[in-house]
Amino acid sequence: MSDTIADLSASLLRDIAAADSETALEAVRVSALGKKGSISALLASLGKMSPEERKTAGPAINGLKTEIGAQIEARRDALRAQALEKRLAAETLDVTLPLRPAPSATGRIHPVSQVIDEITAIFSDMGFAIAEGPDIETDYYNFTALNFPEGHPAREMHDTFFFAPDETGTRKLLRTHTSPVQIRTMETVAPPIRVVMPGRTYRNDSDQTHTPMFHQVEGLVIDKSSHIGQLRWVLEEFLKAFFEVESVTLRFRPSFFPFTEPSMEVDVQCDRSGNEVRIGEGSDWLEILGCGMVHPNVIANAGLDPDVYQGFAWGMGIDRIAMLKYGMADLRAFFDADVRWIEHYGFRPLDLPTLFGGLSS
Ligand code: 2NM
Repeated sequence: MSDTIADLSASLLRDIAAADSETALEAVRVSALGKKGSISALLASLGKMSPEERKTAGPAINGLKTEIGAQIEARRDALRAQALEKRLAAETLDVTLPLRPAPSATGRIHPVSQVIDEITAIFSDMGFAIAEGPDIETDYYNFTALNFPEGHPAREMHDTFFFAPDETGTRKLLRTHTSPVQIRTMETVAPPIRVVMPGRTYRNDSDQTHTPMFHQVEGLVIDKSSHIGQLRWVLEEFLKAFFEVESVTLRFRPSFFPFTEPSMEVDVQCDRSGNEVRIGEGSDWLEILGCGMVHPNVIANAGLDPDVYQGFAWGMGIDRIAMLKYGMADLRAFFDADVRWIEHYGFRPLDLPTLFGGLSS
């Protein structure tokens, strides 16, 4: 019996040492200590022994069981430590690799978006609200309510994009200015009204200085005693803040818009002697915006009493003032989606324009 135990012990110890994975080791454990295992069979044979035999065989077999169990345990710990060691070696990170740049570091804000944010910051500070409206408009909001009579040549001058007529024969259109938003505001907001509306506008026109889609910002003030003096102050304050200069000189020329009376075009003093246009100095003039006192017909069309309320409005091209401020030569590049252009002219996403921190610094 003791030879059998010694042989079995030697053979199992060899198997344990040879097991090179936890799976192989488990197979060895089952072959020895499992229900049908070799040590279990020896233990079962104790029942058939004489008490005399059992006295020596019992402790020997149990000793073998304890010893093999302990050896298997030790081998399992060693295999686990080995496996962990191997994994740690394989999974090392090279912490010297440079970080991939975050989207906030590589992404750029389009100059049009930047300028809209600048305009919003300036007019919010003056107490204006910001309003938006639909790009697809009705003839009523784009023309009729704004005092463009049916068949008036000013309608043709807008190079309007029309949609196909619906069942009733009416044609929707892409708004040719943001002025429809002013009508919608006057219809829904009780005076006093102080609001600016930036947005996309559309005209069928395309060359170096015109794109079929462009951006406008218009402003509107309606109250019982609003007047041209306030209009001039608002425009001067805006232009000084926007171009980040100490002073501007404006020149008002009489003009015509159906929705204002009187109507004026506004030039800003500038210097064109160098490579760039400098606002606020020099001996040249640059046309920059249109404005006027809102026509009584427009006030009445929007549901307000023109004998009680009056006001002023103005409008300008966002793309154009963006080009002036940031020095782009060709408007069409604004809409080419060329990543090299946006990398050059774009703004960092976290450099938000504020009046206290500087609009463009
Ligand atoms: C301009 C120039 C002058 C204007 C007028 C109105 C409204 F709806 F109040 F009548 N909205 N926008 C206006 C006036 C727009 O853009 C060059």
